[in-house]
Amino acid sequence: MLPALAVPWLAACEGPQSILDPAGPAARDVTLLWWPMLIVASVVLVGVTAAWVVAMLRRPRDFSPEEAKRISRRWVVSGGILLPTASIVLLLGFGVPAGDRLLPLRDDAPLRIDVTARQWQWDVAYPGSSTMLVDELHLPAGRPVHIHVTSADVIHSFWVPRLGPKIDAVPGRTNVLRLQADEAGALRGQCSEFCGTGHAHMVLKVRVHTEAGFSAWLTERAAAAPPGGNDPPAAAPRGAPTPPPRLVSGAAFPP
Ligand SMILES: [Cu+2]
Repeated sequence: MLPALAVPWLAACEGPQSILDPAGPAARDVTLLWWPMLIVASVVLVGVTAAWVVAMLRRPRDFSPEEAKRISRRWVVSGGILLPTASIVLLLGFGVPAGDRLLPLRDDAPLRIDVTARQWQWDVAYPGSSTMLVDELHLPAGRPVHIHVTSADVIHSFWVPRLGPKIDAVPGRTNVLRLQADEAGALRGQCSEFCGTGHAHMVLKVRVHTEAGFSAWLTERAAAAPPGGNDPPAAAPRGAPTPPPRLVSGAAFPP
C-alpha cells in the first residue's frame, strides 16, 4: 500500500524542474541544505510522535514538587534553549555561505539578463542586444549570469528549480539573482507566486547553450531582429477582457 502511494509522490521528484536534480552550483547548494533539513525534520517528527505515544500510554506517576520542577526545567533548557540554538547555528552554518553564493558578484561583470514578469508572461531582454523574448530564457553554460527580475503589474516569482532558488518579481523594484548552469540542455521555469488566473500557465522555457553556441545564438537573434528590437507583445490594458491562458509546453523545443 505504502509503496503504491509513494509512486506519484516520488514521480514528482524528477523531470525538468526537479529541485532534487540540480543543474548548477546554486541549485546544488539549495539541495544540500534541503536534505539535512528534511532528515532533521523527519527525526524531530518521529521523536515528538514517539514521546507523545509514550506519554499517552504510560501510567501516571506522582512526583514531588521539587522533582516536577527539576524535570520541567530540564525540558525547558534542553528542548527550549539547547535544541533550537544548535538547530539555528547548524542552519546558519549551511545557509549563510549558500546565500552568499547567490548574491550578485561585485568585482566581476557577468552576463546580465533582464526578466520582466507580467500577467501572464515573462519578457526576457539582453541588454546591449536587440534580442527580446517571451517565455524563453537562453543562457550560456559554465559561467555566472545575473538575472535582473522585476514586474510590470503584480508580484510574481521567478523560479528555475534546477538552477537555483526563486526570487520575487516586484513592481517598481529590481531583484538580482546570480545563476549558473553546468552544461547545455533544456530546463523549465515557473512563476511561483500566485498572480491571477493565468498563474499556472506562466511557464518559462530555459535553453542552456555552450559558450560558443550562446554567442552564435545571440548574434543570429540580433541579426534577425527588426530595427529597434523585436518588442514583446504588450500586456492587455487593465479592464480589458482577460484572454484565455496560453498553454505553453514544458521544455519541448528543438536542441
Ligand atoms: Cu504567478
